[in-house]
Amino acid sequence: MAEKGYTPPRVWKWEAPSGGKFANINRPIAGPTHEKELPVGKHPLQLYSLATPNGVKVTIMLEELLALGHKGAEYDAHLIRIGEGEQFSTGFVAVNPNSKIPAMVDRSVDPPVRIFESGSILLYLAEKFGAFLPKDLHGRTECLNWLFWQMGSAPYVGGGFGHFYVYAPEKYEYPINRFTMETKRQLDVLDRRLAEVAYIAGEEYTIADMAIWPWYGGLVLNEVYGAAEFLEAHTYKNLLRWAKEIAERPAVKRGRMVNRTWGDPSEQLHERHDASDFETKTQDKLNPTQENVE
Ligand SMILES: N[C@@H](CCC(=O)N[C@@H](CS)C(=O)NCC(=O)O)C(=O)O
Repeated sequence: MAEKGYTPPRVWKWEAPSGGKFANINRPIAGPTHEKELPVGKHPLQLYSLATPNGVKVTIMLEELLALGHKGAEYDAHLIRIGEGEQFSTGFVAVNPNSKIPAMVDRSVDPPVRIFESGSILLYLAEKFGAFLPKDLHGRTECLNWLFWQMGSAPYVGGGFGHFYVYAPEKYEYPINRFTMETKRQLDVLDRRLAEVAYIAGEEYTIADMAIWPWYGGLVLNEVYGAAEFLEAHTYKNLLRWAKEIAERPAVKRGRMVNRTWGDPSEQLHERHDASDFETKTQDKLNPTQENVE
């Protein structure tokens, strides 16, 4: 944050990185930094991602679709290491001009379709397979209400709260207060909603749950930012009930492992090209001597 008395210049200039995690990949311009094509696997759906909360939304959806028996949802998940700037390759920018994971290509249609923004990917898959999106007017609209709520709200959690609570070079009181207030307000919105219904959009598990769980379930289960105590997560009882129930779904357990490069090696599946990879290609199997490393 600015020191006391800081006056912004008339025109902002891009100078040295400001410090803090991810400072090296932040730029005020878009577009590619280097030439490189994306790999293409054998399945209809090609996912380019990393297991951050935004990435996990999509791998959960794909695993849920496969669990329902939708064979057309078979996918290759290619790892994009955002800390190393792989989202700025020419290949990635052609799929997502916004250079953010997750990004997907559906090669089962001619010409192939690109899909970016996690909410757009969830909606695309829900419509393509006719699953996890209610068909009646009221149910569908409520599901989309919450899907879009997530897309608009989570940046205050990720770019606001998480950035200043964890990643900024120093702890600054003003932005931490500002974004903690908003994050707690959002947690309360969800907690009140989940006092009334089993799942976010009603009595059915939908893409709204898949979009919201990785961020807000992650916060109250202490898996995102290690901030559960700070945020008094235990007070959001209905949200915790829902978060724990979803965490137990087998497809959610699998989806969380895909493109994950940190944590327990047995839960890291860097790339997923076949359903059997969960049994044979996690890091503990590929690299038995490796410790927990990024
Ligand atoms: N609104 C986007 C957000 C995606 C996003 O912020 N992705 C982050 C990782 S969680 C990213 O790729 N960051 C790389 C960068 O900013 O260069 C979505 O939901 O898909």
